[in-house]
Amino acid sequence: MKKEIILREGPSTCWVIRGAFDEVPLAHWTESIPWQQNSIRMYGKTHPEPRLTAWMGPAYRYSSIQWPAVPFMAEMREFVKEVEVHTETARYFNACLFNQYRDGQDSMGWHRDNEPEIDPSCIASVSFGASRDFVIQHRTTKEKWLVHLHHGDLLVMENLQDAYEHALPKRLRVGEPRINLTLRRILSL
Ligand SMILES: O=C(O)CCC(=O)C(=O)O
Repeated sequence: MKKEIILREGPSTCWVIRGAFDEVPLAHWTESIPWQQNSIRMYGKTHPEPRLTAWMGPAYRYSSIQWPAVPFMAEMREFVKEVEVHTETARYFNACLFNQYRDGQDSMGWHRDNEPEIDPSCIASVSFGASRDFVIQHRTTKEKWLVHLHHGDLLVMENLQDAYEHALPKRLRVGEPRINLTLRRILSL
């Protein structure tokens, strides 16, 4: 399958394989994942996150959310192995953040996934369901890269966290749900 390079600058690379997992239906994840609505604290106020989430992997805390350790179920291990064939990182990923954007009102703001526990050398993200725009921005020059992500696409970020941030903006015309699985390697510090 062909790698489409989105960005390559110094140690940072972002690439996509279109339709790598397009045989997996969205409903598979809607039904098999224990989705929850978390709240985040910002500027002293608590807000519901604009998406549903779930976690598998070692215990992990970000912002005001504490995820308990949940091992990969057998089927998930098979999926992760298939991703690792594309990323050429055998036995690398040990955690997955699941994001469900119920429609175009749901979103994820600018962030870097630069928590010290996250290995920055490779983060893999697989999309299911509605097509959505994914945006990368250089933190100082503000140059932007827009990637249209479709059902089954695999997007990989390698060493992107220092110089770039990324987001999934609202798209009010989108009426259908999208699920994203973001695979990471969590280091025990
Ligand atoms: O939904 C997406 O494609 C973005 C997910 C993301 O940025 C993250 O989980 O850190």
